[in-house]
Amino acid sequence: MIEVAAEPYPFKLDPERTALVVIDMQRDFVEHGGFGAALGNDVTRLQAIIPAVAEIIALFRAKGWPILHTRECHRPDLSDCPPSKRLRGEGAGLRIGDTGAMGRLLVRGEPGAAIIPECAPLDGEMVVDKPGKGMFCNTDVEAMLHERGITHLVFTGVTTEVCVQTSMREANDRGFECLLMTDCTESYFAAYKAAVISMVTAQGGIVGWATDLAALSSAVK
Ligand code: C5J
Repeated sequence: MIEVAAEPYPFKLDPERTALVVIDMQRDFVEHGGFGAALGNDVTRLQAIIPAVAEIIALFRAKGWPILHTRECHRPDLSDCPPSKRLRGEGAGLRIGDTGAMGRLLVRGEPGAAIIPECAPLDGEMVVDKPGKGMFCNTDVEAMLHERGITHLVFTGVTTEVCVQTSMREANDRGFECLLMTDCTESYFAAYKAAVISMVTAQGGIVGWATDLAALSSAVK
């Protein structure tokens, strides 16, 4: 076991059983003209973490440890997008499936649904299209992780309080040991990111642990 300095106390990482999870580093959330921007958000906040996410991906690749990339997106006929999701956000502008500057918003295969080049998956890495905010909802993620013997998950990506937090909570409930990388995740709202870090680590790590890239890098080198 490798001990990583973390909150609320050191995280014990099993190098044989740990995967990096990179949530939704897609053009639709990170770039101007995508879904996040259509909701009125400042996407530059998310762009700031791109170098750190690229660095942790490189670290896991160097170690030969598995990486799971997710993309929040729907089938072109939107049959996997419940009306409650599609119609949410009255007056917020474009909706899921509408055509924006990078094609149809959050639709599989459209330019906006692609992972940004700096974080793009390599052949052999796990890539999952998820129709929900959480990565276990209507996906094969749980089976894929169990098949590989993975028990420990290191969470990165966007947005902290939506898809990252939901996925981490789902994972925690399924028995995975979860570590949130505070400088490799970001929200459109600084206060929400801070709140997530406090919430998941409170009460003795009720959802998991939190650390930063410097602490993880020095522990695993
Ligand atoms: C959102 C996500 N914010 N990936 N999705 O709708 O967090």
